[in-house]
Order: sequence, then C-alpha cells, then structure tokens
Amino acid sequence: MIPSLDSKAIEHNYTHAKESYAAFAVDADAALDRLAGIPISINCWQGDDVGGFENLGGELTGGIAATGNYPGKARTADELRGDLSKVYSLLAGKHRLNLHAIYADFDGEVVDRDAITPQHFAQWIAWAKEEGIGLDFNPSYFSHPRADDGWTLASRDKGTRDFWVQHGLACREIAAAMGIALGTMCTHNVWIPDGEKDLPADRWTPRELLRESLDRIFAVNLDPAHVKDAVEPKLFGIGSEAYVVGSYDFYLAYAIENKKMLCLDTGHFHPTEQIADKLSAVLTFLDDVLLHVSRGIRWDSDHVVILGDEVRALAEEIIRGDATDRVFIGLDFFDASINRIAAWVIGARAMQKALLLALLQPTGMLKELEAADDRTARLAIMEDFKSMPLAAVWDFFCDTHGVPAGAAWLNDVRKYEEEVLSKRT
Ligand code: RNT
Ligand code: ZN
Repeated sequence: MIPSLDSKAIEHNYTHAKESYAAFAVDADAALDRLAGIPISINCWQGDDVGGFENLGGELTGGIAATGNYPGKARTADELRGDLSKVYSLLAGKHRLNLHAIYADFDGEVVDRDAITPQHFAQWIAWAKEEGIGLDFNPSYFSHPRADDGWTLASRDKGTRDFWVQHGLACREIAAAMGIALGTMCTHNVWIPDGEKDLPADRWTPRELLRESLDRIFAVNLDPAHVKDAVEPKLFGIGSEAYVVGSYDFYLAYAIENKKMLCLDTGHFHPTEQIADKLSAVLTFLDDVLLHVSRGIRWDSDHVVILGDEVRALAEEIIRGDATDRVFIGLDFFDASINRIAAWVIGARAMQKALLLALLQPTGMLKELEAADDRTARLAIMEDFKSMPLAAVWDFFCDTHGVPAGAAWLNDVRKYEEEVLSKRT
C-alpha cells in the first residue's frame, strides 16, 4: 500500500504552507479555486496504444509509435470508457476527453472514415453527459489503407485527397454535434502525417495541395461556440524525416490568415526548442491556442508527461499571461510499457501540479522587480519558489476534492488492475 497522510494532517500542513505563501502576498486558497476551474483534455488514445475500434486489421501508421506490451489495454469502447471513468475519479476538478475518429463506436455496421456521422459517437456523447465532461475531437488521417503511402490531404492523387477532405468535413460535423450536445466548445484538431523520408525535389506542390484541402474542409462556417478548428504542425515523423508538409511555419501562417487555432505539441519541435516562449509570440496575433502536452525523449517519443522544466515553463507562461481562457490544454502521449490508467493519472496530475506551481508564484512581485531592473532579486525569488511547500497545497487540493492525495491514487489503480485489467487477455 502506498501511504498518504490523513485529512487532519493534510489540513494542518496546508495551514502552514498557506502562511509561507501569504508572506509573499500569494493567496493559496485563490490559487486552488483557479486550478479547479482549469480543465485538462485527456487523450483517449493512451488507453489502447492509439488502436481505435474500427478493426481494419492494420497497424498504427503515420510515423508515430507506441512501444511496450503492458497487459490490460482497452479492447472495446465500453472498456475504454470504464478505464477513463476510473481516471476521472482520481483527478481533482472537472476535465475533458479528447477523442479521435478511429474511436467511433459502431453499433453493428462499420462505415469508412469518409462516412462517419455524429450517430457513431452517440454513445460517447451520452457517456460524457453522464460524466459531466466536455469532448474534443480529432480526425484520424493515419492507420488506414488510403494513408498507407504516407499521404492524405496533400496527396498528389485527387481521389485520395477527396476521400480525406470528406473525412475532414465529417469530423467537423461530429465535433460540432459534440459541442452542441454538451454545451461546451469542442476543439477539432487537424494533424496529418504527410511528408518525405528523404530530400524532396518539390517542397512546393504538397503545400499548395494541403492549403487547398484545408480550405475545402474549413469552407463550411460553424459556430465557434460549438467548435473551433486547430492545425497541428510537426518537425518530423518516422518516415518523414526530411520534410513534413504541415510544418510550423506553414500552419502558423495558415492559422493567422484563416483565423484558426494553432496546436502546439511539445514533442514537435527541435529538441532544445521550448514551446513556452511561443505562447506570447503567437497569441499576440491569434485568438487562441491548443496544446498537446507531451514528453519527447530524444525524439517525438510521446512519453508520459511529468513535472519537468518544459511543462513548468509552459504553465508559468499561461498563468503569467493570464491566458487560461485562450490556451486549451490537452495531453498527447501513449506509453504501452506501463499501466495505462496510471500513465493517464501521472500525466494529468503533472500538468495540474505545473499549473499550481505557477499559480503559487508571486507573479506580481516578480514583474515589479523586473520593471525596477532588479534582475538579481527576480532570479533569487524564482529560484527559491521551486522549493516552497507545493506538496502541502497539492495534497489539500486533492483531499478537499475527494481524490487520494500524494501517490496513494496508485492503490486504487492497482485494485482496478487486479479486478478489471488483469481479466483482459
Ligand atoms: C502526432 C501528433 C498527433 C497524434 C495524436 C494521436 O505526432 O502529435 O496529435 O499524436 O493525435
Ligand atoms: Zn499531438
């Protein structure tokens, strides 16, 4: 059993921690109120290694990879929903679910990607209503015979492009239906794998084709209260090392010109490039941004998110820029080598902790020091706040929201593994 403090001890510790923060004019109660109101969109695809339920018999393609063979992955939509309910029960606050088109819940007849309708997501929508969570949505331009050569919206083949444009149109309708049914804006995020393994002779034509396909998909105006479109750039993928059609520059320009959201995935840039610095840059011109918080190790490996420098810097920028209503936070990782429920909980809690750390900083004081040219004190205080009693505040947050504090949530996950996951073969 993983130990944790009882509520009395947690409250006691919190009272003291609160005083430490108050000395710097940081209101810990207010920080917790704000934290509880920031939803994290949980990526459904961590639950089954980006498999989906179409049963096309193929493998995961598109230049992404889930490695590992930890037992117990979800085999059906019902199993995945069960697993996700467990996850939400271990997270403080109300969150969201990020679905991919390959998770359509076909009741009987399976249809191809260009023919999916909101009906195929009716069970997801009903379940989300019950859970009281919002949904986000992604078209799936991979793991499909029509994407086997690595080309979709930017394919030179008109038939292939038409098929995927149709998929895009279908997905926007589904996203809008989700937004309407649940009364909360659903993000619709376009990521395609199209690119070249080796030096292309023509970098221009595919980009013209992609622009044209995107224009066709976005031609229908939808109410932004229900759905907002995002485009997700990438530096490289497995098999598209030399050239990715939908690069950062391409999509940034497209998003600005077409008033779309930009989706920033922390694994999609040069390894030393930090996306925290990009928020204030792109949000000077764009209305909002979608995040795919991930963790790349040496490449876009999609490891489980942890409380590292990159995630902390990202949260700081969101809070310091007062941008919680302009930055939609989603997770994007898929690790098949550890318990998948635990992977979700670790990642989501790490994101929340990063936000809490940022909310507990004396941001006003730091900005004043900066304005007064006191960069010495700015650095000294920033550094000292790394070891302020975050854990005491975090435990209190969990405890008052009725979820296990510390790492004690793992006891629940182990029990679930024994009772549910281990029965899956
Ligand atoms: C791929 C992108 C994309 C996917 C998921 C499954 O590099 O990050 O967001 O990971 O949509
Ligand atoms: Zn992503």
